Amino acid sequence: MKRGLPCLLFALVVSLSLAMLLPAPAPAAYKSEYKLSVVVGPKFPWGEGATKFADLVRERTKGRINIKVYTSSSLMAGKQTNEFLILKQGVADFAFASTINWSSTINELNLFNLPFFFPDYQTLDAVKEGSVGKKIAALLEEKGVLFLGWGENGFREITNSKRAIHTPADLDGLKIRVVGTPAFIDTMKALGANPVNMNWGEAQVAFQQGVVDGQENPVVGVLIPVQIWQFHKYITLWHYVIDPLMLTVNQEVFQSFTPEDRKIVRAAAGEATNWQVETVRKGLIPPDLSALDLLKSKGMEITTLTKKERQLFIDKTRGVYEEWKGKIGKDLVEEAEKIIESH
Ligand code: X2X
Repeated sequence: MKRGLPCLLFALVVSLSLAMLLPAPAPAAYKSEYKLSVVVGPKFPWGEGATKFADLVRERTKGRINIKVYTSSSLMAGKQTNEFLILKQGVADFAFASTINWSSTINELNLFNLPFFFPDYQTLDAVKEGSVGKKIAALLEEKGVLFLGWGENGFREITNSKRAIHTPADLDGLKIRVVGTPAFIDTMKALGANPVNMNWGEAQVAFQQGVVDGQENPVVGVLIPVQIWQFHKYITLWHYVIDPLMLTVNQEVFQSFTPEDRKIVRAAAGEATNWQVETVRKGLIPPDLSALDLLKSKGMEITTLTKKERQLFIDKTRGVYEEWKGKIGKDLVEEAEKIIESH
């Protein structure tokens, strides 16, 4: 008994010294793979942005955070409007998501679905980077999801296989595929079109088979990657909606990272989203209109609306705008309206 205590002390000193010599253990809570959800395929700028983020994080954390990108809505069996829920529930750890797809779960994101709301990139950037953007990030955080950076899908333009669209009357009766988000159905109905809601995976098949006459999606973000000219001859540049993308992470997952790794994740998110926004706007801003030239070279007929023609669409959708303003929350919409007016 008398020799017990010194022995115990000796053992303690030896094991403490050994522990100090060993390298710091890998954080115990880290997973071998983190899943990042994306709705579209890997060849879209949206998917490329996600891959860039994953690569930067893997490289800079020396493989401690190994993010795998799951494209084509594969983590939610195609149902794109479920994406927020799968992230919150931990089926996905990260998501690079369109505001459209999350707007049926997070009502305030319908702000970005308001028809003819953002006249240009400057106003969108001002809303995203200003007080409204910060409120949206805080809202996500309250719901268990951390916002890491704004990307972009782009201004959504309408294409179809039947005729050039100059006025709302040209849309009359056209079957237009939209995401299963109520605001889009309301807008299309107000314009006299026949909206059909469909997940993105089915939509691509529907274009091929001519099940729908048209659709709305951004030029560089989606239309060029899917080679829309194979199915639709007509495009109208009406800039009616622009959907930003949000790079996000499940809050608990983020908290499980060391402070050093959290810093790396945030910095990589900033770099990857900046790169992605730049990429998706390329070829759409004068003097570089190479993206539109590509559509022309593939035989598409491009319609650019005059101010007067565009106003007809704005007038027709004013009721939808007012109704959704109430649903979203007057205060938030008015805050964004003020930012837009002052730019
Ligand atoms: O489904 C669409 O149209 C897409 C790919 O643009 C979105 O996910 C919002």
